[in-house]
Amino acid sequence: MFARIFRFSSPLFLHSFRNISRSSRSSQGKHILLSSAFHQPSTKQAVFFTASACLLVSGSAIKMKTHIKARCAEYPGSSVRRLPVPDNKVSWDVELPDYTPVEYTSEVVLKRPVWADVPKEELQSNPIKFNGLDGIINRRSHLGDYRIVDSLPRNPVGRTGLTGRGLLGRWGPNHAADPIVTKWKKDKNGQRVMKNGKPVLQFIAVQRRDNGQWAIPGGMVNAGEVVTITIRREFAEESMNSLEATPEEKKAIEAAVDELFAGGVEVYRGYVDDPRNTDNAWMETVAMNFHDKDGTSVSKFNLHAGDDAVGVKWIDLSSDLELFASHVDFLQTTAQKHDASW
Ligand code: RP5
Repeated sequence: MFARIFRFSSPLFLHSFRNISRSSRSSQGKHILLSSAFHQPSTKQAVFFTASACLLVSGSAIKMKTHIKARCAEYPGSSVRRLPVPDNKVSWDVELPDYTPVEYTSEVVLKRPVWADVPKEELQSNPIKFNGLDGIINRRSHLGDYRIVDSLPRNPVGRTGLTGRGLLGRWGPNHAADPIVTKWKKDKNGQRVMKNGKPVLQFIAVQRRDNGQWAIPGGMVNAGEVVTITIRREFAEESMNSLEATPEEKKAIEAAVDELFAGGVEVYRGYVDDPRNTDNAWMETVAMNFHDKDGTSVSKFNLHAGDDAVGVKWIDLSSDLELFASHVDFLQTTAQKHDASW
């Protein structure tokens, strides 16, 4: 989702990114390319899910010893209710002989778009190579090998009260990337704003169209892509729709983004406590921090929400944050790395 936060309009700028995109789409076509391995229906296909227990837990960091949002009562975009799983029954190591989770895979996934795997019934005839590279699709988990039980991958964190894939296209891990773009918060005199003796860090957040929650502007990783390319691809994809930047602005923004993104630092790699997770399909991500240390890079440009976001703004990093999925965790790590206020 990172690309959707800046709006460009320069024909030159658009042209250069169109060329990038054209080279990528030569064999598959844009929509196939963008959807092929990863694009979930949540934003691109406008599956709107309403605010519910799935949305926000407390602002404090959620440790990935367990998952909370992945056990939300009502599955996003549906009226399907998960079987409640108490905290002490999440682990697969705990016996739960009468565990009868609800099975749900959304209609959009069952229609077998290019980004989705075959349905359960076809897994025998079209076997998937789990825990490895399956053609160009990365089926490996950042957490190591996951178990296959009755031909289906098992969520490595534990029970969710729901089997099937829900809104997720892939059986097993569904890989995403999250760009955390930060800057120091400054007062009107250009001095860093302090809180509890530490400087305050801000990050670019987007408000998701699908559920209205604020989030890191992440996106799904394409088959065969490395994470940094995913982030740039998202950027290019969104900027193609822009109609506002002048050629001068375009050049400046392009250079700033190139420079900033070259210096990314990984802050998290692993499972995401995403409300779309199921017992058989789950989100994983690599979150990278791009820090605009003196505010002279992307920070100087105006932000405009694009197609997949209905809002965009700089938000202070703080333990009070309430964000989509487990994004607060990644930001806490980011704050620690910068010795910033939290
Ligand atoms: C989260 O879902 C990831 O951390 C990432 O931010 C996001 C990717 O899904 P979409 O934004 O494409 O729906 O689990």
